[in-house]
Amino acid sequence: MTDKKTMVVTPTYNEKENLARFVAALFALEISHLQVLVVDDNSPDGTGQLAEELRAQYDERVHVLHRTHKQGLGPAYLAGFARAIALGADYIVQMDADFSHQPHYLHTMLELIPNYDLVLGSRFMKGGGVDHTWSVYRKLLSLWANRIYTPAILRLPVYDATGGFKMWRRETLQGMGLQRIQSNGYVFQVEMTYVAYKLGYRIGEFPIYFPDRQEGTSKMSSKVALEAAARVWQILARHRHLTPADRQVSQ
Ligand SMILES: Nc1nc2c(ncn2[C@@H]2O[C@H](COP(=O)(O)OP(=O)(O)OP(=O)(O)O)[C@@H](O)[C@H]2O)c(=O)[nH]1
Ligand SMILES: [Mg+2]
Repeated sequence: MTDKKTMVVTPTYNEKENLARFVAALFALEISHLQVLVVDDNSPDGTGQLAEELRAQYDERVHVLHRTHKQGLGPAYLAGFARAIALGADYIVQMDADFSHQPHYLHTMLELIPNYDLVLGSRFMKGGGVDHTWSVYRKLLSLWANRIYTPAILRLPVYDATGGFKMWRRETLQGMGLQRIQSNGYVFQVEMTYVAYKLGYRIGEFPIYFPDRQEGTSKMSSKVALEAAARVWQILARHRHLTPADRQVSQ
């Protein structure tokens, strides 16, 4: 049992089909001091309204941050992290609402976090995997991008460079200096992990199985993948000189 407060930050854009079940699945884990922060970008399907209903249903355990328009995953997470810290969270989890990040892995993350500054769920390490329906081509492309291309350019020793299922210690996010982070989309995940690594934070990885989203359609395309690949160079240029001395000292 931990007395640490864990906050799951989940950005949503049109996740009405998933959100209620997602929140219920989190609380069914019976993790003590677990809370959820939904960051909704004014979803046209009414996800923000649903989040308010969940807040009423679960009292203090669900928080909602409403933003006026869709600004992408990166800015939504950054706003969510700031709010989670303000709400006093010790451990902050980055998690999609579409069930690709399976709730039960929170137990593993909580076991690992005392020994690390960031815990990362990895699809491409031994024991992990992606949805069995992925074509060989998509699997190979993803494996290449995450295990070969990105780590080679950045010299980043992780198994899943674009992985987005993470548990952060509050102190890590504070020391990162989040104003440094500028990317969106897949590259946002790379930039966060890279900055954490360059600043000398300890990254613990564990294998996850990553099924496709339960409801709704995927937005992954070759264009998105290519753009992400090009942007890795920007991240290198922006952060290659960082060292642990560049950690931000919080007031
Ligand atoms: N607040 C906010 N949330 C977003 C935005 N874009 C995506 N999300 C949410 O971020 C999470 C991950 O987005 P997804 O659309 O699942 O992206 P993905 O996992 O890369 O792609 P697929 O699941 O294959 O479609 C989901 O919970 C989305 O609802 C956005 O612009 N703003
Ligand atoms: Mg998804």
